Amino acid sequence: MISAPIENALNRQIETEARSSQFYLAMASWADTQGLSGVSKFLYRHSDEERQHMLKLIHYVNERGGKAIIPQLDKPPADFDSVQSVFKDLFEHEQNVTREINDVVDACLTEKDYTTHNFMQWYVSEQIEEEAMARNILDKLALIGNDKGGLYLFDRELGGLETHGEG
Ligand code: OFO
Repeated sequence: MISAPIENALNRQIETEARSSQFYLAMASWADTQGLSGVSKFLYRHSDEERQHMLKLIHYVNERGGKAIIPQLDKPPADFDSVQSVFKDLFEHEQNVTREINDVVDACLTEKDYTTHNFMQWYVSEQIEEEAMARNILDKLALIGNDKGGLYLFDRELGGLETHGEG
């Protein structure tokens, strides 16, 4: 059975994962309208994965005697300035997610909930992968700059790239 502080912390994390999924879905749909089919495919997949991260938490909370709350979400942006700004936003968003995951881990230690602490380790390693991936993509985009041919190849490559971490 999880304690109330842990239940609340996990419910906040459910909302964060739902927000990530919604945010990346907005990015994917925007990329779709810009002819960036590879980028869009990558982001649709990433959005699906965030939904899996959310579901994994929902199941855990309910299995451990808590009650998962399905959150209401703000409307994400409909437009983005550029592919660069999309991935800059994504990277910043993931860094915030990492901080939030660390807060849940902190709460587990305070509450001496080692079962949830163990469960959260999957999310801790997932964040390492996600931040590394976003940083990698930003580095590539910095190299490409305004080169249209480079962007074309980048789009193709991203369409075939694996995202990370299906729950
Ligand atoms: Fe759920 O890993 Fe990104 O946010």
